[in-house]
Amino acid sequence: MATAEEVTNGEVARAFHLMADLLELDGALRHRIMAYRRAAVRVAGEERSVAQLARAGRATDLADIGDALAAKIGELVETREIAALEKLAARVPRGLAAVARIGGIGPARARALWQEADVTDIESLRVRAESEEGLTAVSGIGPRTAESIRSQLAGLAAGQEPEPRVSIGRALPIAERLVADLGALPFVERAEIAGGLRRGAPTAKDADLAVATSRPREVAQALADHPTVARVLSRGAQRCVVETHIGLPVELRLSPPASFGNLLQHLTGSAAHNTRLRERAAGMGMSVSEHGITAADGTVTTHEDEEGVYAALGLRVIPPELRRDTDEIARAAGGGFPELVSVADIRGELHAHSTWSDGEASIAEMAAAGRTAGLAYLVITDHSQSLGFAGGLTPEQVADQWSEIAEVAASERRLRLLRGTEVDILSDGRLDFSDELLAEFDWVVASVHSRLNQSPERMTSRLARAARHPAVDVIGHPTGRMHGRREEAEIDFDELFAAARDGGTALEINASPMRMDLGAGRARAAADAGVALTIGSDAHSTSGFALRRYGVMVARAAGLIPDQILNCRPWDELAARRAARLDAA
Ligand code: DGT
Ligand code: ZN
Repeated sequence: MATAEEVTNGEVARAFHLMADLLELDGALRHRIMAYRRAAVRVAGEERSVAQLARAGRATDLADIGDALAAKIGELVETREIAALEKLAARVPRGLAAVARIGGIGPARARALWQEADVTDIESLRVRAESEEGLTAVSGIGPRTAESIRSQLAGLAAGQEPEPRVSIGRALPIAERLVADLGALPFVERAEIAGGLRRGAPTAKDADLAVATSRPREVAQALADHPTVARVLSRGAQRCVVETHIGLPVELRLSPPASFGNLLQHLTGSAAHNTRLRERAAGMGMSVSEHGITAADGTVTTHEDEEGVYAALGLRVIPPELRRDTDEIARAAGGGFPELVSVADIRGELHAHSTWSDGEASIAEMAAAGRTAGLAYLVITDHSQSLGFAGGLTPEQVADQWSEIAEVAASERRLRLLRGTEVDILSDGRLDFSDELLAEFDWVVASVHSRLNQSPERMTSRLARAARHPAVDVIGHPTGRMHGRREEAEIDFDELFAAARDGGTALEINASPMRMDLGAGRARAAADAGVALTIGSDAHSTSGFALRRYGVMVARAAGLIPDQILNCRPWDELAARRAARLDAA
């Protein structure tokens, strides 16, 4: 019999994941580690109670669970412990598993941190990182890794641990393909992406999909049979969880069309937004769930659309990107929201590369693709001379490139092709071309690509100096953040914003999904400080213009309207802005 305190599938999965982590830190063989990992994923996705299966002696019914693992589940269910795990944990500190999951650490460096610096968990890592010895005295940890670890720790609340995540650039296309294919089924009324992907979050733990249908089992079957899907983790009448070949879990939730709005609203989140919404509902004597809204007298109302859900709570519908529990519910109760920027508002591209530096397409090919993408203007911004590894251009090559741009421009009637550069910001804030040359470009993006591990003071003055340069129109990917690889540089943002505002220089929202830099919070703060923003696709190929949408998601999450984004304006306005700044200098 199940009791209230029965071990949950999540607890079993966590125990198995921990077992795998500790085995890895202990240097165990890979196949043993993987057996626990597979079992953990299987258990987490199971709809039935694994504990009850184990009590019935049927845990081995589950794929990936053999006799040895079934015995361990039985132990956990009966005694709340797994002897092998306790034995292992007596040797390897449990908290070290979370340390190993921090970007740039991994099992080998986690072991070194433990053996050389007595780090046993996130909190002792934090203490060590802030101590005088720091992290660089530990084998394999240089100043840059140390800095990255420190800033990742700064992003973790006390007690919080990091988990594996997939870039939106990889996850969203798969989710889109799935909703397109499921949405095309004859018995599916609606199929939508929900969760963090719908909110434009840069990374995802999973893809959440909501489908309206009266035939849920057939939809689940179609998902299970889909070519992107590697295996089914669980399947029921309202929910089907699968894992795709790239390792991204997909959680499909199913509802009748009448309550699709309730499901979509719930599954879009964020969790914090939902909690806030439920508090509001409680204050009105109602309760909200994915199945409907229950009034004080117990009657349940369902809603086909999200508009209905929010309206029932006296709110205007909230753009998904804003559902982060900042001030969106108060705003939805008041005047509502302006029309946020969309991809269609973007008139021109201010950041793109060609084969002259590290792009994959010629200027003519990029121009043709830009025209097809609906751009009115396109600035070619190849790298500058000191960026050898990215094929940076010398001043002589720039002159040659201008000839080619003039040639292609002459044959382009609908697209205005312009001469730009992504000039490197050198380590002291000087630029990689002379002031004279810089003044001759139509548009100048200035970016940092090297020496990203400078002190916050140096990095701030370096960026601020570039932002004050009269020939610089925009600072590219200002913080240097790359998801899963590099945290944002520690910059004094108030100082950078002041320099950009005073210099009449914009800050870029770089749309590359690996960057999405500035992020939403910083972009909002920049706009509030009176700084103009651009959305740069940073296209390195003809398909790269499509990345604009990720930049648009950031801008929407920042609550920005087209007026606040420079490349939503006609080119002549941008040219006039540049000319005025150069004249004043
Ligand atoms: P992720 O998966 O980390 O990229 O982020 P989400 O937001 O997609 O989170 P996920 O997949 O765990 O959950 C999907 C949605 O389900 C979430 O956006 C809102 C809803 N949800 C999850 N946990 C809670 C919760 O504790 N309370 C409420 N009210 N809703 C939740
Ligand atoms: Zn999710």
